[in-house]
Amino acid sequence: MNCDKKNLLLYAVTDRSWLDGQPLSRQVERALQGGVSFLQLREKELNREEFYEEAKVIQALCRKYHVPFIINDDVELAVKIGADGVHVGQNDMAARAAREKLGPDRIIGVSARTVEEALEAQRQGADYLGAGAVFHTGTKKDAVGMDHRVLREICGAVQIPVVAIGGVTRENILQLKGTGISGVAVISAIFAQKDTEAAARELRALAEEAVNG
Ligand code: TZP
Ligand code: MG
Repeated sequence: MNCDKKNLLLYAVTDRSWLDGQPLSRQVERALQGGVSFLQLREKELNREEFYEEAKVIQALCRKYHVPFIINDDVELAVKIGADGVHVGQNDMAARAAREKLGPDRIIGVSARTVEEALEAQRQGADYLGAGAVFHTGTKKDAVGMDHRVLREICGAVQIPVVAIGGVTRENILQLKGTGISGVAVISAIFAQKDTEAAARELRALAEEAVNG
């Protein structure tokens, strides 16, 4: 599995708390049908066993649509299930340790809020960076806002692709044009929408414009 830049265009992160009790797998499949190009399972309310069971289901769906499947935080689980990779925050396992456990071929994403964190993650073997919160988000309560100037600096400082996260919507996504990002990562702009597939389809077209336009 590679971490081709173009895979990162529309990066969906799951959060069942937006689904009003509907099965996550159904909404993930609709998001994939709408054009999501990368998927991270991030379910903060599930225990380890539940997370593992859900991961197997979502992994199968991602395989069906040829979309990389990434596990949030839990490197051991990513190894156990054979996920395409893992995403770690600054307070999770360091990229270097994750690389030792996952080997050279899996994808490692790291959250970075400063140029220093970005360069360090790259040095430690990260394949891509998540940077944010680039807009106000109601999804992650402790998210701190990131100036778009800092986002541009991070994109300019590293050779690996950068994905912008936090409060990205169809209304504001084009404000990210020119920052140097390779994609956007979203939760509520897909999973909190009535029509998940249509939301993903529209965001995908807008993301192409924000990244390449
Ligand atoms: N990390 C920084 S902001 C955020 C995460 C996981 C939440 C993104 O959710 P939304 O709904 O796309 O703002
Ligand atoms: Mg984390």
